Amino acid sequence: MRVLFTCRYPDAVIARAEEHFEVEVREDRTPLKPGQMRAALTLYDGVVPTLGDAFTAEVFDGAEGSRCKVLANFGVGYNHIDVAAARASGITVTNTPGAVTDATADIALTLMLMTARRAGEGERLVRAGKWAGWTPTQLLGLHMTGKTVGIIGLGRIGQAIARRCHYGFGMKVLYVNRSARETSFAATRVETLAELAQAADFVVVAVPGGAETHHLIGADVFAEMQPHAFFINIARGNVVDEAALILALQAGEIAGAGLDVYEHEPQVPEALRAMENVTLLPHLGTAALEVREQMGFMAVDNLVAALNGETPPNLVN
Ligand code: 8YV
Repeated sequence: MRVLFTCRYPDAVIARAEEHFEVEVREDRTPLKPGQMRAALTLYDGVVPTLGDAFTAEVFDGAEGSRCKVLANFGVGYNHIDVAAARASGITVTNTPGAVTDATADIALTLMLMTARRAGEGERLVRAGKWAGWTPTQLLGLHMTGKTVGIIGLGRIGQAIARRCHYGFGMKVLYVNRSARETSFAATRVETLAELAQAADFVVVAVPGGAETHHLIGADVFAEMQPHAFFINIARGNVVDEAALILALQAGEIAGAGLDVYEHEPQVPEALRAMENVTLLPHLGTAALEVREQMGFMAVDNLVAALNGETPPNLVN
């Protein structure tokens, strides 16, 4: 069986895949183009795509009966794959939940602290050789302990963020979610985004990307937030109306933002890059070797099951 990895992964992942398949690794990390995706569906039994490889409905057009039987996505988010169109072509789609949870939650907390405590700004000051020495009123930020976090989406990652906020920082946890979640600590479900935005010192987005959540957060939500509150996104860029976020920041409607994801990655608007009160990370959510290895091993397990005619452990369609 032949399998394509659409970009380079940690060696241990490729070695694991080579125990089962003839493996081809694409060295170019630009996302696959539609023609390359169509070719991959005819040349390989399985493909491991990732962020940016846009398997749209057009790519699957005419793909019924093609050699490829599984797209084993690397990553929990699969909004770049038209899952219904894949299914209609007889192609299974899988993802890598669980493996990403803690690392992504850690990046949310990193962004919360960096933004509220002005760590990026302070680091830039030191690196520029402009730090004139400690004063009691220099770079004062917002104390995070005991504040209120409002989490939009209390799935695995949202819950991991909530746990860190509750146990690590004694924070009050509010959330918006389609259904109520059982948690082992106090977490209050609120009905609307507006209610959450009004009450939170930190609004954190942790919903999956995709058509259902496109621009879920826009000017109306920012308008409800308190002027001292921070907005954090570790989910997908297009869950947020980025232009509205920029306007809210420029107008001082909110105090700052911490972002790991962007609407048009890897483009980050100059307006955001110019603001001191915004922390900008390059989609670091799962960027730790052991995490990327675990994600890769999950993708390989999914490939092996799917290509042996079994139900893969992390089926999404
Ligand atoms: C991945 C992520 O590393 O798992 C996800 O969905 O957002 C990441 O942290 C990246 O998107 C590859 O899928």
